[in-house]
Amino acid sequence: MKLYDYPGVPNPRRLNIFLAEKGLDFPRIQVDLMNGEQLTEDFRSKSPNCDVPVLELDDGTCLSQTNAICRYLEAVYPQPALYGRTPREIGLVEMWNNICFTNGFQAVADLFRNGPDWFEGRALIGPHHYNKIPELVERGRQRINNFYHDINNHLRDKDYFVQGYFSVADITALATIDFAIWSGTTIPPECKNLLDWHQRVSQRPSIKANP
Ligand SMILES: N[C@@H](CCC(=O)N[C@@H](CS)C(=O)NCC(=O)O)C(=O)O
Repeated sequence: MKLYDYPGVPNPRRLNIFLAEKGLDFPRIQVDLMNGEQLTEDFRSKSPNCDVPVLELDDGTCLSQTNAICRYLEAVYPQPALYGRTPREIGLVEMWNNICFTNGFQAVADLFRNGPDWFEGRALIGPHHYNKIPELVERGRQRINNFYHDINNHLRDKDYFVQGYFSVADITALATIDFAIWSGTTIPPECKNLLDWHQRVSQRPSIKANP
């Protein structure tokens, strides 16, 4: 297997943290996102949504979308389980993974990709070109602030998103929050549960190895 990757950006980072937690490693090919390699015909044949990460299997099958790749790897390498060990945990992990991606990650993407620092015409990832909507910057900021407070409430009396169990939901949340911080937001000082969780999770070797 081989991995189409790009260093330091949030979705490949999610996958690299997941791989480190599983103790897996694959040869990596860097895709030059800054020069549009993701939009070339050659790369599009591997990644229909023109994004990374992509995992190419030994039979040539290509999987894109971080969650799909992680689910595939969980099925092939079940231990340690990162999508839940019991039906209850599986449900809760899926639920929080979705909430973190939808309410957190997509809000940061709106803030970042509609702002002045991103390429005109690339406000959305994918094979089609969309112009920026500057109003989405402020809405993204509001959504991130709400996300910080909502998950701070959820993390009251919890060590991880699912109490007692580190999962892929924590990985998605960590990558989202670090992306939000990198995009110029700050975890509000009153969000003490979230700050504690962020510090705890950031100490994991898998995360230190994938800054
Ligand atoms: N839904 C995809 C999103 C992947 C994604 O956003 N990848 C970014 C890097 S973090 C990318 O490839 N961007 C290409 C671009 O900006 O055109 C997933 O979950 O993997």
